[in-house]
Amino acid sequence: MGRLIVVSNRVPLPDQNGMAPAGGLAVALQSALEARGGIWLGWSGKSTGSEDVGPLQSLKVGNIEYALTDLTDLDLEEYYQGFANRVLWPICHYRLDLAEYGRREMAGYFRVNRFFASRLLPLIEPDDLIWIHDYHLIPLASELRQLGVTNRIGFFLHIPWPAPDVLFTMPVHESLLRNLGTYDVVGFQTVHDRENFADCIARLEIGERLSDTEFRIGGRDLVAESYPIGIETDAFTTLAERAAGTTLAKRMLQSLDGKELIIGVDRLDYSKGLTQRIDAFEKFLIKHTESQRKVTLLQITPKSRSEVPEYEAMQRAVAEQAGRVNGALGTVDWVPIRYVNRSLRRPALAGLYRMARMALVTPLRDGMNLVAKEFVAAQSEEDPGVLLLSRFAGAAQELKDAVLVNPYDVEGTADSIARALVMPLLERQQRWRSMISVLRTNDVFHWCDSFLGELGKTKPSEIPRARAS
Ligand code: ADQ
Repeated sequence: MGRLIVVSNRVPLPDQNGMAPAGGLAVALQSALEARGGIWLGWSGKSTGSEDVGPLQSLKVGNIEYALTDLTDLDLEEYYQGFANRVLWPICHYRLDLAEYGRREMAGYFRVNRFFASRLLPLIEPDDLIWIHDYHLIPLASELRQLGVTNRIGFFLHIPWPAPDVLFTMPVHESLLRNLGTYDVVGFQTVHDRENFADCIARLEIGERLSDTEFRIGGRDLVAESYPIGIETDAFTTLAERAAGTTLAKRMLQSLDGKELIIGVDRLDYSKGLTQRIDAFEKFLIKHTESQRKVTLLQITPKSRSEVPEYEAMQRAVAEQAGRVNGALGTVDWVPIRYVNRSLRRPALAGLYRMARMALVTPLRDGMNLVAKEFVAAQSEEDPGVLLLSRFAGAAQELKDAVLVNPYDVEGTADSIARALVMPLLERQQRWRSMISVLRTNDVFHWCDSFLGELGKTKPSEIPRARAS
């Protein structure tokens, strides 16, 4: 068995005791890397300003070598903030209005991918499997092929793949699709994403579909399949059970003072539907006055990507909106929405999920959404809370027994909140049992094994292919 090389924009480094940082993805990939031995390469999180980037920084922990590279300010401006986060992210989340395409950013994106390829090249051995993650690095396989790499290379996209009419608004769409064609396995979160990919290939006539999951693009065969990412289900359940008696749990119970807790946990991002969610909660309170003073929405939202102007504006908008609802409906002893811009440690998060009567997971578009899965894993069998889940989250394709909502339909979502609050115990238990059994089977280790299993079955490339772009 060859080694495994993982490449992602950011690398989750282990703590001083060699433990993987919190989060299922890091744990699963680190356990796969530990088992096979391997390398995890990515950006260090640091910029050299306008200075040239120095050699790779390397850290060996057990069987895993972490290889980190700095980037320059210009690289970050063009590749990361520019093309990845202001073109690919909005387009893949169907926000054409927010996409700001520029040739300079696009050129920077391809340049940094070429740079990553040059850093990786000296580390690759003949039998290594290479697994590249996410939208920052789509052209990396093509750049590696160009340098003569014939190893098996897989790619997993964590965010949605859009429908052709959406993707085709981006000037370099054909080049990106051809770049995907230089991988051996391309993994999507859902069958829906895979079908969007297939439709793009068919519409552009740049490849053939050989079967549901096999394609031929630019004379090369590849597998494109859905591998829905999971969480560490059992470990998360244990965390939630243990959290019950902690100080934080006691303080939270005390501050709720008998009110029901509804929880929302999202990175601050326009894809997460926070504005529509707060609108729906407000409509619910106005229509169901009997619920006023009986429920509290705790919205936990750490800031992200503050350097991108849309995110900065959204931070203000959401805080103002929550403040307006609290001002209009709150009383001296009841705050309808508690809005917290913080990251919590996982045990605290797990405990809050377990305490909540309901979770509102209502993104306008989401590759998967792990919060939905964590909430279900944290519930007790005797008295499980209800998951309200957007139909436009990848997770909705697996968690069919959640209460599915259309987040654009604010009144419909408000009605679903009302129904969920009075859902009988028996129905809550039936829905929960069906969801937890899916999550126990498809956990993050299953996801990792399925992807690597498929990649391991493919044949290494025989000859390096021409650059796809
Ligand atoms: P994200 O868009 O970041 O991930 P998500 O899947 O919900 O979205 O993962 C967020 C993670 O961050 C969860 O594990 C959650 O617990 C944690 N988190 C969020 N808020 C937190 C807080 N306040 N404190 C502590 N932890 C918090 C991208 C895609 C998703 C896809 C994942 C994985 O956008 O669609 O599910 O990658 O593939």
